[in-house]
Amino acid sequence: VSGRIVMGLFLLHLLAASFAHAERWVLVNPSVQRIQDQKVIVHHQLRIGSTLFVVIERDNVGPLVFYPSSLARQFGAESAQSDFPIGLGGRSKFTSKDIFSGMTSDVAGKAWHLQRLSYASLPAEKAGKGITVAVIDTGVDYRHRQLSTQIWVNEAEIPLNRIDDDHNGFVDDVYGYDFVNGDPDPMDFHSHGTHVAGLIAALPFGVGAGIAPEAKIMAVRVLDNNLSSTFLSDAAQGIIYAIENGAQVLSSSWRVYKSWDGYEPSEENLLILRKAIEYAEARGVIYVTAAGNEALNMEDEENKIYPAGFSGLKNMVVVTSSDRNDQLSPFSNYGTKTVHVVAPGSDVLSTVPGDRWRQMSGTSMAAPLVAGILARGLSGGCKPFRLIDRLYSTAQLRDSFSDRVRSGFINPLDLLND
Ligand SMILES: [Ca+2]
Ligand SMILES: [Ca+2]
Repeated sequence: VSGRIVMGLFLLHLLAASFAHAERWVLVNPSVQRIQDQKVIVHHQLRIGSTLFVVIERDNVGPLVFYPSSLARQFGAESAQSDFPIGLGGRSKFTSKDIFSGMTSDVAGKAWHLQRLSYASLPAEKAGKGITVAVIDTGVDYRHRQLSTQIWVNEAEIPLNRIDDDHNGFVDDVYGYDFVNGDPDPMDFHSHGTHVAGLIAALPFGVGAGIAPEAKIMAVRVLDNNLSSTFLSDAAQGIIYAIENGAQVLSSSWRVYKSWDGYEPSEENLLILRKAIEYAEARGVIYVTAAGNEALNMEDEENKIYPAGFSGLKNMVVVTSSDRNDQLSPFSNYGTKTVHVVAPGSDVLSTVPGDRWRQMSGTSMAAPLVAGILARGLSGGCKPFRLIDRLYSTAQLRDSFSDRVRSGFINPLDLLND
């Protein structure tokens, strides 16, 4: 199946989804009493700092309520926001049908990104040891031979006994959690999340390797495998889960889409996401996100996508993609304020489910490489905000994208050899 057909199917899914799915609403600081009085079934709720978000199904409030302001009044809430769908950034796709089961002679150059990032010369004592990176994505194939030893394990949780042994609010969450299905199994049935995980921490195999092979991967599933029915409030739960359970870096390669009713979210519609990333910021947790794959200038207000479009979050690193000729990938979103750094993202080799390796393209691939390099920096003892500053100050601006991004192409050798 070609990438174009996959993308077409994906769009069809989205169109179908806008009619087929019961809409959910996010109530901001509602009156709990009114929710009880009106016998509304709460899908889930999430407290972030002093803000309580309560998620309800549209069916609960009847077909006559269309306006968020009237819904907010009905429940005594500060506001009511549509729970937006989330998905992959545009054209993220497989670019190759090559499936590697081992080192063969025709794979030279397939892992070009490792050469470009000076992988073999990076300091061995800063390989990510002791650092957990949460992959907030389609799940992770935690049985993959090059990942099974690399997965974060919640040691305080006894698997499969239906008891929340560590009292963190999640039953049997051993490798992470699946916020799509609300169960503790974050297995990947898509490939995207496993590819992202491998870019960060896959054990070296043949020509492939993760950029931070001693980091651990926490698997936080927030995207469905048909990428059509996942909600922003689930992703916010995933972000909070990752922070509360010890992840120091969050890798996020997805974006918010239009609402089910077709309107574009603004920054204020996305309070739950903003608050979740601010919560990370307050705890010194780094949030790395993909710039998106629409080839658009993000400085134009109408082109903004989120989370990449949020401003003023000093823990958020927005990454766009380059190819093996050191040009911006043709799909890369850009922006001299919004997009911070460039990393390899075209035809990069990583793990996919079933013990395989494959090349994929997208800013989705560039972001986890930066997450992995930052994990290496943290493992060397650098503090998160200083590390982010150094990521920007060591990056190299090249002519081909000098007017496209804020700092430049990441330079892990200089960053890690301070
Ligand atoms: Ca637990
Ligand atoms: Ca248990």
